[in-house]
Amino acid sequence: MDSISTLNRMIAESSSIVFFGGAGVSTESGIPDYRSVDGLYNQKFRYPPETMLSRSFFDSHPEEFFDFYRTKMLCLTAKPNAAHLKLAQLEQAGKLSAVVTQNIDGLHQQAGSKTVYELHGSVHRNRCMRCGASFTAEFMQQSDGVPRCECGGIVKPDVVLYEESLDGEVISGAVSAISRADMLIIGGTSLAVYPAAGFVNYYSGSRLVMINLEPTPYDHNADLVINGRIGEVMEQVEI
Ligand code: CNA
Repeated sequence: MDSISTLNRMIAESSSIVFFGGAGVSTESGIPDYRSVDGLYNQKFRYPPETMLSRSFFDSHPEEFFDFYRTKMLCLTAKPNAAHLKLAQLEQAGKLSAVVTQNIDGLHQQAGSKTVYELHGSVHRNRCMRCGASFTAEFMQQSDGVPRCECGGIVKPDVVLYEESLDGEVISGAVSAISRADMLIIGGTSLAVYPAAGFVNYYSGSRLVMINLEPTPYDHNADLVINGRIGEVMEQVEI
């Protein structure tokens, strides 16, 4: 049996699928990931991306942080691709219980997914650090320099920077969904960023599928490994 038929058989046998994904889910929507050859980590910046995306850098060099953030992290014209759309359809069909994502781009919700645990936050939520007022991603995109609220406070995106911790409620929702899943599809992630990558260990079932362009350190745990583009693979899923 070829791997797409095996994937379809596993999906047909499951009723509580969880999808765990990363930046590779959105590359087919035109958003670069971190670790691919043309990803952000292989481009040249004045500081390494890990530095520019850290909380201490945000606090000490806010202008450079927002310059990087606006040009490299905000991509508001991107549209959901076949992977996002198929996952939303699987949820609507009652087959998929949750999407757990490391992405901050909001494309799963744009595709129609309802239960989405955003481990690293979202570019679509932005708050004044002084008065707590909310701002849109479009406001962040259009602002110059350091975005400021009317009260004078800095507006910070609700994305989890290096040195910051993950939201407790999001963690418990994600872990609980993964623990109860009867199938776990992991896709488009290098599984290199912790603690997020460790959450897949809460899955204890026998339908663990890895869909990634290249091998990952977790492949040996998988019941099915598909090396390919996730949009192209998910497009072939039958509901
Ligand atoms: P990563 O470390 O960049 O890994 C991406 C993985 O996806 C790599 O193993 C690629 O081979 C693979 N990949 C790339 N394109 C495809 C494709 N079309 N089909 C299948 N596999 C593909 O990214 P991770 O998500 O693992 O790392 C976690 C970081 C990246 C999180 O903190 C994210 O917030 C962050 N990030 C998010 C976005 C976004 O929101 N779209 C973009 C860039 C980085």
